[in-house]
Amino acid sequence: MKGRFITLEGSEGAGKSSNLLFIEQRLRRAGIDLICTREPGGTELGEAIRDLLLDHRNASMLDDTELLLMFAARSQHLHELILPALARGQWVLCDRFTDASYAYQGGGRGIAFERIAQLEQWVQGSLRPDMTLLLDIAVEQGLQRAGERSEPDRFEREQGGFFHRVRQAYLQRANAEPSRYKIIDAGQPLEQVQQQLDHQLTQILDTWQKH
Ligand code: Z5A
Repeated sequence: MKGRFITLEGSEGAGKSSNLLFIEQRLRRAGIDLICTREPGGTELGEAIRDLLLDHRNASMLDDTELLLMFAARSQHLHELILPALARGQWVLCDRFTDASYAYQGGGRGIAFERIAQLEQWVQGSLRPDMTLLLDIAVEQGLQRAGERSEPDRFEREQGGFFHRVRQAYLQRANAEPSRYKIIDAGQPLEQVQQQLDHQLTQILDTWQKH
């Protein structure tokens, strides 16, 4: 099979970190050679940009600056890591990608989707994820889970309305592209979330193996 590009998305408290290793191990058990990476970040330069983006002391950051930094990190990530891996036939499992820019900078901050689409085209050309797993959770439940963590970063300091808009943008995109997006009910206990993930991954591996 050729290299595939899988992304994991979700709003606050959805449990991405809790499920990433499970997904990685499920794919490796199927004999897949893959790399696991994240956005913003994934490269030395990208991780430095991530620090700028998450640092709560950068409260004066403009929305456009935030969006451009996301795509600056993504450009580096694509050319240094993702595209070479796919070209070698490896799979790439990425914790967040451009759907997060539509959800957070588009839905959350209110930047026009058309403007984000222009950057997407510029930075990625025709590259899009082959599959996106969306961990979906009610905003209040997600915030309650996330609240139990350590000091909040710049995004985690946002108010409920922001996260409602983020979730709506994710769901809107998922509904517009059901063949790429797999929505997982992340409000359930971890074991059941992972059963859903396993089911989706089994299905997609079967489908891809036939093509
Ligand atoms: N961002 C952006 O704005 N634009 C972009 O283009 C990109 C990113 C690429 C950092 O992302 C920020 O970057 C992010 C969006 C922005 N901001 N926010 N918020 P990140 O992905 O690195 O950060 P994160 O969203 O905080 O992800 P995370 O660390 O994976 O958190 P999580 O999804 O909330 O997952 P968790 O830490 O695994 O779970 C939270 C808690 O819930 C934890 O205590 C778990 O033990 C618990 N948990 C998890 N699952 C369950 C279940 N099923 N039952 C009960 N409890 C559970």
